[in-house]
Amino acid sequence: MKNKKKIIISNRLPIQIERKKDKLIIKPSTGGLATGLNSAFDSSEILWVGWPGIVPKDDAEEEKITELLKPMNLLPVFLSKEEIRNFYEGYSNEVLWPICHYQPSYIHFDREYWSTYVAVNKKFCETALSIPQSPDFIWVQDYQLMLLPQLLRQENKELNIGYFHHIPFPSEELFMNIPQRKELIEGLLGADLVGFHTFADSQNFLNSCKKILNVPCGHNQLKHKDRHIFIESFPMGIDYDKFVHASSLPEVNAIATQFRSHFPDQKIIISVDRLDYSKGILERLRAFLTFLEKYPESHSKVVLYMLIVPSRDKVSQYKKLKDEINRKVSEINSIYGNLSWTPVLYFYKSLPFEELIGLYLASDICMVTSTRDGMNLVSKEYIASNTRSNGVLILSEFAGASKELVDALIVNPYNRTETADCIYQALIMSPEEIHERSEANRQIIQKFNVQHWVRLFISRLAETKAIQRDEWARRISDKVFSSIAERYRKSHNRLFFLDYDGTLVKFQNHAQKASPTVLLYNLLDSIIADPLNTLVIISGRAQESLSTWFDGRSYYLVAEHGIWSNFPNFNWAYKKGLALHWMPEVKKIMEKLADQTPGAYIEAKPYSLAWHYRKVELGLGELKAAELKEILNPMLNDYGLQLLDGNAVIEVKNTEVNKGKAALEIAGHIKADFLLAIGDDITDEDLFKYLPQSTISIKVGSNKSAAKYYLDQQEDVLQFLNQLIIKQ
Ligand code: GDG
Repeated sequence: MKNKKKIIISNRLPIQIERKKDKLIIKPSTGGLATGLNSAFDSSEILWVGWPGIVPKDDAEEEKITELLKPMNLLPVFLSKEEIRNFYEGYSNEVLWPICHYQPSYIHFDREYWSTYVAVNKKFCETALSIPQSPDFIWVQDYQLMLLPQLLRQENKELNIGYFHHIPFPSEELFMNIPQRKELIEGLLGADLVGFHTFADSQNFLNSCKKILNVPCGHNQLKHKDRHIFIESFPMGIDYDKFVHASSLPEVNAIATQFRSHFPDQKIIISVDRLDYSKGILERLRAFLTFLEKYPESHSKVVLYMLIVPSRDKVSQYKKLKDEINRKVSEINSIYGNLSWTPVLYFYKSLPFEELIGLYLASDICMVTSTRDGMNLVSKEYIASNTRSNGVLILSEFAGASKELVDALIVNPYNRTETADCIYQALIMSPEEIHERSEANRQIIQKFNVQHWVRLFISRLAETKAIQRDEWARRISDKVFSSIAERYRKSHNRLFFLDYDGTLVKFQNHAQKASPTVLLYNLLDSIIADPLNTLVIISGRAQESLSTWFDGRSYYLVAEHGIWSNFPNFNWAYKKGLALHWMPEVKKIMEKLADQTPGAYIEAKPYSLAWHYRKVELGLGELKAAELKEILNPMLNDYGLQLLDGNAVIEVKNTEVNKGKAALEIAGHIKADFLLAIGDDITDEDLFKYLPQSTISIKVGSNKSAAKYYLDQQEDVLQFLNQLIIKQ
């Protein structure tokens, strides 16, 4: 297994194994993922880890299977019948599948399910890590293996891990119902890049992270256990060329012609799904019934041909669904069918690939009515196969594909009348319109094919790793600390600029509660105990707060981002000539929004106004802050104001003041040979930018910053300062 550097881990290996009279027959099954991977990499570089789909009779057979799979670069994870029952059928398909498909009432939970899910994920982890070499990357696939990224990470911090979720990710309200929600989220956050089919799914996941872990999140990333993890959408495509090629084959066209000949006077509506409640099969039948009721002129002129691939028949919900489908089909056919016309033809089987393409090619309409679907590849395959672009796609708005194939007839499958009308619209659509819509969809499917999908995901994974490395390089490691300490030791005139909230003290829900602790006073006093040191506390706070806490000590203080300062003689003075006429109007706007937002409050400082939303419900605060910014933005230029988008605060003040200008003025007088600036907020960026290049600038938190270095959290600042002054 040498040189196998790109590891794919999925629940199932891309093969079918059959046992025929003690002989094992292995057939490769090239799904989209395998095709995409083979086009992006040399196949000998890829190693696939997964369940081979068979329970070996004994150890000897297990060994035999392992040996047979080795030349195919496949590494099997063997599961017992009980593990398959509890891990796959149980936790994966009776808990995660229904919750991710918005069907919480279908959840069935047994005690053994979770412990087996954990144990099997561990089994996959052990197998993947049994490979002696460290891989380029490990790409984990799908919801059966949600714990695996974190398990792999625990074993090796350096790994480059991607995860792709092939099914929808539910809204956080729903996801919160899972008892093991925290473990699952943390499991996925072992990855460096977590991918979903749609933007909405990625946002749902981020919202769950925010709620469950209480961490701040960006639009596409969050920080967890020292790593920035990217959460993005990568809509999966199909092997476009394969479908186009297949539809040009004479044997496929012969199948299509023969299939058509069974319905000389009818238009054919095709549907292809695995048996699953998420595919909206019953909803489709109900809509078709409504269509027949509403449009009697279509009787005998259309057939619905449903191909349903057997799936998960051991799960009780699926058995029930099959019975219901049978009943519904019989009902429709008995009401409307006659000797020469059966409205619904229903087949519970799987067809060879060529036959499937033949069906796609022969059908006038393809109907996809999923009530939830991660992507739905059938919709893309139908368009790709119909190279003459003469087929209509009816596509559920709840399938991920509907976000890309916007030129399909998009329906809400729960709305029977709307869906019935859509069927009618498809039947009477002009060939020109059919062609136009189909071509527009084809362009998307052709470009965003599965090869593109694999390349995009893998290159983004590499980028993610590069961003993380960059970030780690800026972090104050032991080595970086030693060099700072060395500079400190050798210097003779040192100037410290320290921000207050979020830097010297933790954020508090109410600003007035964040008073200095005895420990902090001691630390600051020790800094200035050295006659070579000058200390400036530079804050956005009102002068009164800083005055109450620090007057009488030999620290210089800068308040309201530079409006007030006690430099150079410890007497407070404010920047003269600042205009204040804007204040009543801005205050009124802020008050209006605070009245609409429980928890929001205004801090009115003599020369600036701050709208705080730290205590507002998560999400609502950000929304209202955005609204406030939108209202204030057009006024800023006219009044000569700036808006600072801080940590749960929006602050408005005069453009003439900022921390950078204030600090530079002080630095100009002190002429220090050791300049240190530490801050956590957006307003500290001015500090980092204005001070000279030689300044040791440190950001608290690793978000994008002009600072040279960063420390992870507020507590680290105190430790850093303590060490710096004690080390002398
Ligand atoms: C999951 C997500 C997401 C079906 N019948 C036959 C046959 N098929 C093939 C189709 C298609 C595949 O099965 C079904 O793919 P879907 O995407 O439609 O649905 P799921 O199986 O539920 O897949 C889904 C997908 O993962 C990928 O991320 O899109 O949302 O639920 O390729 O062609 N193939 C053959 N004979 C059949 O009778 N040969």
